[in-house]
Amino acid sequence: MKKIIIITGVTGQDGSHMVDYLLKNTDYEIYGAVRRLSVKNHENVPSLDNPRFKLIDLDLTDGHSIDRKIRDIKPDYFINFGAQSFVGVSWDTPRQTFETNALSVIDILESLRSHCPLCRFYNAGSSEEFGNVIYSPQDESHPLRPRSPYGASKAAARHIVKVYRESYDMYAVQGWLFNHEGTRRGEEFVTRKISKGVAQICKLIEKGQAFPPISLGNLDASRDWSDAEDFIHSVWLMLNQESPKDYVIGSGESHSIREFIEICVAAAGLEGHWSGSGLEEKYIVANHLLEENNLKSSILIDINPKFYRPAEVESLQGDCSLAEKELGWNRKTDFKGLVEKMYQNDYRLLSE
Ligand code: NAP
Ligand code: G4F
Repeated sequence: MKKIIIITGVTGQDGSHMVDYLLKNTDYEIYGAVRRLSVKNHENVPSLDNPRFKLIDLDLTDGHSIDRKIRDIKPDYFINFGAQSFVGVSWDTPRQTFETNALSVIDILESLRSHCPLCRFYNAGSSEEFGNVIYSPQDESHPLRPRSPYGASKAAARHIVKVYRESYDMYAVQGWLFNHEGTRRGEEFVTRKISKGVAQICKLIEKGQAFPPISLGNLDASRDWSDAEDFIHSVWLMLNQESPKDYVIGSGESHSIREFIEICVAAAGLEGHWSGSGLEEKYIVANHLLEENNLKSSILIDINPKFYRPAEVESLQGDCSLAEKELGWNRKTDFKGLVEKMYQNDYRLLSE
């Protein structure tokens, strides 16, 4: 009998990479859970024609739909990547964020307990749970100090996963994954907003056209950024230990948004410099093409306070030494390689 996996969030970044990873590295049957939307958004799911991959309807805010699918399919693994994953919007939709990210986890665990208690469960935890950090880099012992409704929802889910693991002896884990990005990253996240924005500007400069700046919020924040494809392997390793345990997965480095911009601009073959501070801060491009084409616009980045958050996680940096030692996990792509990969992908997409 082939093993069976349910994965939520397959239209998103991590879920879609997980489908690709499991189709390549296992012979399991994979059920990808999607919720009903008026407009189909399956661009990230490239495996729809594979007979080992099927889409099922499951909405994380509907406990009935979760229970029905688990009861009928009886999976060997349940990987929950589905979430309201955007920190910035979680202040606008705190209840929906909590229902999707935390209450649904109770529904999944209850249903697994009733219908297939041996199923191995992974819930997507986040470095946002560490929030207002008290030491760096953050390891598995760092206290949970969330700063957003999103962070609080993931911390609540973590507690419930641990309670079910300890109460019912279930294989249930929740890694602390630090920021991971890539070619399938949603366009509202800062990395993709920059890589796509710079690629668009580069195209306009090449055509001799004026360009609008990319407007951003807090440039002082720094994050531990890695390649999402590297992280998928760590999730699978976490699910296949002798006994369940939660691990921090990160790069051990922290980079500011300014650094991300500088590397991205260099990848585009442009040169620039910072000017001003606070709301007046700007990144100005200097390039012979601008002069040749007599272009007046040269501001690549400006600040719009609407992108500031009510509370900010200023800096995150993960200590993944335990995962390296016990899971044997390592990342392949470094920070510069990630930025260049994202920029090149966006430039290529605009050239098609
Ligand atoms: P993503 O690209 O935003 O994908 C989120 C997925 O969740 C989408 O497929 C979305 O479906 C689905 N979803 C949202 N609400 C749903 C609902 N009510 N029912 C069913 N599905 C629903 O996020 P990601 O970057 O891949 O992240 C995957 C998971 O890891 C999330 O739980 C996120 O919070 C967590 N995480 C991410 C990072 C990171 O840096 N990427 C770091 C730590 C933790 P639609 O297409 O229908 O919206
Ligand atoms: O790209 P972001 O929106 O990602 P954030 O908030 O770090 O959350 C991501 O990583 C978490 C793991 O730590 C995940 F759990 C979560 O699901 C998500 O994948 O923002 C990164 C930083 C923030 O400090 C934000 O204030 O960039 C800053 N920023 C500045 N200007 C901006 C912008 N963020 C966005 N999205 N858009 C801006 O214009």
